[in-house]
Amino acid sequence: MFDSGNQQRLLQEVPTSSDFSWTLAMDAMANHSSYSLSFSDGHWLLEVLVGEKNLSIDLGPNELRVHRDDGILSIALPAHAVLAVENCKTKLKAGRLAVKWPPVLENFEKECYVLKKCEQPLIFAAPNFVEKSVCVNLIRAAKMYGKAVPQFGHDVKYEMPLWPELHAEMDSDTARELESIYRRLDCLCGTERRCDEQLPRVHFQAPDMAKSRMPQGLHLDTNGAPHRYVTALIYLDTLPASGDGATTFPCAMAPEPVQRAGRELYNQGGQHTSNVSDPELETLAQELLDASEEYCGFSALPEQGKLVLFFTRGDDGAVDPMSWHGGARVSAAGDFGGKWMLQIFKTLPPEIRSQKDLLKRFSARCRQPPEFVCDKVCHRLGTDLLEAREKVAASPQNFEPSQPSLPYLQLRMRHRLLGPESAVLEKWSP
Ligand SMILES: O=C(O)CCC(=O)C(=O)O
Repeated sequence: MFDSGNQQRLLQEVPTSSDFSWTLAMDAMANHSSYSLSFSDGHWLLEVLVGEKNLSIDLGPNELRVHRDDGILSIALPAHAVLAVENCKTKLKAGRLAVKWPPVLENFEKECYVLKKCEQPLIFAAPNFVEKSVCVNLIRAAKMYGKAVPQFGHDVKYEMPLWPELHAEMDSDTARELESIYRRLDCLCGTERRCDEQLPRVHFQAPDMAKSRMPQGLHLDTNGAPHRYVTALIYLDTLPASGDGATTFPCAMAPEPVQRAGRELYNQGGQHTSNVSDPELETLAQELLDASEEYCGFSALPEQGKLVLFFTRGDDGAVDPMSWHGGARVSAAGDFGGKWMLQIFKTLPPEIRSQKDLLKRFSARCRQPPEFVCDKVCHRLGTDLLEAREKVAASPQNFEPSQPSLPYLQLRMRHRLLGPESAVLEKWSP
């Protein structure tokens, strides 16, 4: 519906005021109610189809209200997208309202850099996303509270609760830590957890003497789970340099023949290199495995607390055939006997799956993670480690004082991460 490329051309400038109750009057016409919230070019952008009737707008840090003759459209903003009322621009044209503001990055105790590592597949890494002591506690909690699902050899996957604070036995500190990790990932990935999603799991992989580097093969994350769009891996322990155990993406930034093998294997129905029968597909699968053997592409080494976030779908919403990946052989153990990793797979909301346009918009939006503060952690974006180190060095040691909160008139404080792709649309209230 909204073409962000044409945004500047489509929308004319209208005045913005820091006064909560400023009003904007316009001509009347259409009657739709729909909005979307996205993050691009370092700004939040809230786009609302307001129609062309007389209207006025109230802006507050957590909510925007559009008043029309026939009712009020009230849009609650998620807690991590606080509206910078004194610093926002508002534009209106052809019944579309655009409100743009920079992220409010204040009142935090810790900074975390989310670094883009590769464009296709889209991979981010965030060193120290989780504190080391929390990682150690999660290994303990997986053994204590997780449902163990034995795998090949000594490997185990422990299913963890999706809503840890509702878990009857989990101690409250662990539940709070796990909940905070999930919540921060929800913000980064652009969607809240849903009950229909696969349970998060802590994966333990024991050292083995496998000859090949990729003993479990390579796969796309839509293999057997067609609605996944992004995967988060958090390594809970560091393996020694000789241990490998890297999450390996052979097509990432790889020579064209390797990328072609990834593309063709997917186009011909392959989703797992260990599960192809056709000899032609076997050749393509072997090309990907050979590339991984030669350390082609991008490999994320297990480092305690590091997050790796990768997108299985592209801007068009379709499966990205460059996202083939797998876990490399674990050759040596760290302090906890092998490779430990928290895995979270996020899936497309059911209501958008059959609607190509919404799916595309959803995917494109989620692939642009925001900068935000959640649970006192400030998440900033970067493109490489050096840049991030410079930024950390330049950032103030003392935390910035939080801005005084703005007066607010009986506004509901609902926390939502989504735009209209979720089909959760606000209705015009009478
Ligand atoms: O072991 C890894 O690093 C990746 C694991 C993985 O891709 C999976 O379990 O789906």
